[in-house]
Amino acid sequence: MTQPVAASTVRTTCPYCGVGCGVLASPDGQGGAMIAGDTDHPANFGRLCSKGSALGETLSLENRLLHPQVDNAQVSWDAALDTVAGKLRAVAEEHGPDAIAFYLSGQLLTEDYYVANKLAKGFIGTPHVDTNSRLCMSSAVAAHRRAFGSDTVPGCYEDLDEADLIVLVGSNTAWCHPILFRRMADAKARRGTKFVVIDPRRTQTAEESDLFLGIRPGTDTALFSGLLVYLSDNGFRDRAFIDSHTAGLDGALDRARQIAPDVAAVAAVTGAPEADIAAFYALFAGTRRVVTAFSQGVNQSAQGTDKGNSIINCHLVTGRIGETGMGPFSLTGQPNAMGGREVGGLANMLAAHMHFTPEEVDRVRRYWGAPRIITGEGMKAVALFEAIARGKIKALWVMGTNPLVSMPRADAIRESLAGLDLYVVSEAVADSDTARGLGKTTVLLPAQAWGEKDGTVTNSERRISRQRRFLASPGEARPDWAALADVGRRLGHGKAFAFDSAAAIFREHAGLSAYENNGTRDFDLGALADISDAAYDVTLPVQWPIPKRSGFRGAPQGKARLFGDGRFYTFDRRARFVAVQPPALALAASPAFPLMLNTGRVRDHWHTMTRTGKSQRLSAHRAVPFVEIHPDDAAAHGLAEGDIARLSTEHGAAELEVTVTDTVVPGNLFMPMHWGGAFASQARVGALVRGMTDPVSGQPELKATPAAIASVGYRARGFLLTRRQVAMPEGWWWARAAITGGWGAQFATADSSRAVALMVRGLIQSEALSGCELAEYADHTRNRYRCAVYDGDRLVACLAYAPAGERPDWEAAKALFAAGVPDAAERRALLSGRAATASAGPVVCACHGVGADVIATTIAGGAASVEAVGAACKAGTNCGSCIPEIRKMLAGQTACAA
Ligand SMILES: Nc1nc2c(c(=O)[nH]1)N[C@H]1C(S)=C(S)[C@@H](COP(=O)(O)OP(=O)(O)OC[C@H]3O[C@@H](n4cnc5c(=O)[nH]c(N)nc54)[C@H](O)[C@@H]3O)O[C@H]1N2
Ligand SMILES: Nc1nc2c(c(=O)[nH]1)N[C@H]1C(S)=C(S)[C@@H](COP(=O)(O)OP(=O)(O)OC[C@H]3O[C@@H](n4cnc5c(=O)[nH]c(N)nc54)[C@H](O)[C@@H]3O)O[C@H]1N2
Ligand code: SF4
Ligand SMILES: [Mo]
Repeated sequence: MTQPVAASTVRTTCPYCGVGCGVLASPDGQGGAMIAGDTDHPANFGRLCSKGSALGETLSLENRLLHPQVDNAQVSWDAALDTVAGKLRAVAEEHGPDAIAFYLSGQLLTEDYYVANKLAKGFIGTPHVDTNSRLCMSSAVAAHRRAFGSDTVPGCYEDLDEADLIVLVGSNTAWCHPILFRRMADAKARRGTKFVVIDPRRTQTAEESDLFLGIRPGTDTALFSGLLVYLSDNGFRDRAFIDSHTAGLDGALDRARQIAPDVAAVAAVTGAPEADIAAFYALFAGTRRVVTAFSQGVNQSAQGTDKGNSIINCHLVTGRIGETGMGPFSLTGQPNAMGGREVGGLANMLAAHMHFTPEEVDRVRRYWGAPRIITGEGMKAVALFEAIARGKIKALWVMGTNPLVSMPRADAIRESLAGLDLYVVSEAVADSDTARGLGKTTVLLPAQAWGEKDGTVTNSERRISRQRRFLASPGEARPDWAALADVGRRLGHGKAFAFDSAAAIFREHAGLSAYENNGTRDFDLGALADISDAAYDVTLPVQWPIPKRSGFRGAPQGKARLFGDGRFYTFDRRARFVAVQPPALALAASPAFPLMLNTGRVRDHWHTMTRTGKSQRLSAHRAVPFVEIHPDDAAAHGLAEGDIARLSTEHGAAELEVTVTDTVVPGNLFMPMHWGGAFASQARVGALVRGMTDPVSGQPELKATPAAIASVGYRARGFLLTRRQVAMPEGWWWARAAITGGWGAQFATADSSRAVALMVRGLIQSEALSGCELAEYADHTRNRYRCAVYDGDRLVACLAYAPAGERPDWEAAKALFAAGVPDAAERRALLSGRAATASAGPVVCACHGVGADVIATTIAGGAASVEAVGAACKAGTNCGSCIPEIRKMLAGQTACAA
């Protein structure tokens, strides 16, 4: 039974993480929409996390790219595509087709991805097509292929509901896959499922665990090698499964014994206590229904593929795969990481889970009618961008990703772009770091964004869902596939690129997956190969494989689990144990860079913030880019909470606010990956990280870069609230966040209060604020300044400036700014800096906008559980993403009281 919804409500899929939650979007007719969870969707059953719930706040057209541009001038689509096609042809003639590269994204729809891959590999004839998924889960792909002979995720989300033990390795699930984490928490409540978390940081996920192993970065293979030895030596081998369905145990076990002969050796390498390691091994050994879920702490590693195989080895030796409630589970990050793998978007794949054997190349050549199809692998992301610097790549088309923030050594990449003959960026926003014109010929192509485009995405459990259009297409934005197909036609391949709809592309893609397949390849959408336009609109979501023979019977039935029959996709249908290398991450930091920089995500922002940065709710949880440092290291470097620090590595630098916390271990630093040039003065993560690549997958190490940290002595700190975005002065440290009713920037500056007062007067005389009234408080001898700007009664801007040690708090001012028209007492409070009313403190619950101070007061007032806090102040009652933080506050305050 499907839930009845209003006629104007559209069922679609969340564009953020790989959980792939179903969303109901009800357009308001003015370019916005009401957003709710789809109770019929099997990924989320109606729930949405903070990011999904706030999707409605990200739909405005502010900063959107709405028209094609060539070299910063607006042009017609025809002119832009003529430039692209003409330059591609010229580059191919002069330097060969392999001087052309495509850098794609796990956020493209499958249909966009399919056309890009077909155009590049089949018709332009360049193998250099890679994607940001190289940075995301290519190590998991490589580990799957080594173990299973195919890139197959064996299990499904239901296994998390049905497991008795969930081991989370290098995954901050509570923040990065929140709805799956809620499913896990439900399982814990229902059947007592135990959580083990393995991470060098004590994350919110770790706070919720039964056992936390705080290992040294890069040492996971030692931990899981030790587990393999333990399972083998203590009678936990599944002999029947090993004998009938696997190969290579002896070699893998020999190597594991060398790396991790016993628990003491594992403790020495990982730094985790022996007793905890022993407890983990005993728990794993004694629990049949165990899922080991892993993400970037495993994948984004110089030895990520080995990390993945060391995990899979433990599932194979116990035969725990392919059945309910068990298996290794790669949590994919992006909404369509899986779709990219399906079409062959990675440089080491061809298409439809086929690679480069002569038979496979020939098969795809015939299916596409592509005589110039490439016959071997192309360069992977890191190598591809290095090749631009060496002049080997002359044309680059970037689509749906922001590499000048997210690629390692991004400053060097930025410089190298100047050497391109053609630089094309397909983007939804105009101000991404990557979209700001840099190459010789820069073409910007406006892409339809979420809500405007139509197509499919595949989530972590192989489930294909529809993203459906519910908004009008703004400006001249078009689907990415349409721009690609137009270029294909311009290059003379009219027949191959005659697509007129996303459905037509999907049919061809599904057809290829089934073409001469007969059960030899895992990826098979045969039952959908001749899906009608009408059915494409209604039948999905469905899990693959769905071969033709599985039949329709009303709706196509996919397959929840694979390998239950013990048959894998290697030539002998046996899974492989893999002998892994010992951990080799150079932990000995150099004198110049004595610390190790780890990077990752925060709860409420998505990647480079081009969308979540528009939401005030999502910007309240963490408003400035920060670096986490252990108290001992902070003391040694003369850093205190809230200071601005300069973080530097061999490759680049950033300036970040210091957060002193013992959730990171001594010697480690953590910075978020989110703040690009539009949101902060200098906080691009890619500028700092070194990105050594994994030898098998080519995935760069993004979790461990030697770094140095030093305090930056700014004279003053402050904030500026404005109705519209204003450019911040050169030389200031600043970070911008959406707030209710406008934009807020926190800043640090070397300028005096006098200079800032003068600057404010300049602003008042500018067009934006002309005719407004300025109210000021200045005490220049004590380096203090505050002002408020009124348009009639309405507060339109305010600024606070104080000596750096004081860091003016902005919560009270933000509340007045949101309300709009302050009364006399509130006006005075704005200038004095003393709050007229108690502020709510920094936001913890993004959905209901409940601050930490309110929650603390609620707890002090007797609320002793998450439920009681929710009943009293609503915090944690919607999406639940903040429940771990509330639980931590409860524990803290109870401890204080005791
Ligand atoms: N809120 C939010 N959610 C997201 C995203 C987002 O941008 N914001 N992005 C999505 C995407 S694309 C992805 S790929 C996923 C990523 O999801 P996660 O992988 O959960 O996120 P990260 O924070 O990148 O890294 C996870 C953890 O790996 C740990 N780690 C670092 N080094 C090691 C190590 O050597 N061993 C182990 N065991 N752990 C280590 C880090 O400390 C960190 O806590 O999130 C998805 N969901
Ligand atoms: N140091 C460090 N670096 C990392 C990571 C890390 O943990 N640490 N994580 C890595 C991982 S796992 C990932 S997935 C990447 C993510 O990094 P990116 O892919 O670079 O980040 P996004 O901000 O998601 O970039 C997507 C871009 O596509 C645009 N866009 C949105 N919709 C569309 C559309 O329909 N069409 C087109 N053409 N464009 C669109 C958005 O505006 C945005 O600019 O970062 C990687 N880099
Ligand atoms: S967990 Fe959150 S971000 Fe991920 S798909 Fe669901 S609603 Fe979207
Ligand atoms: Mo990712």
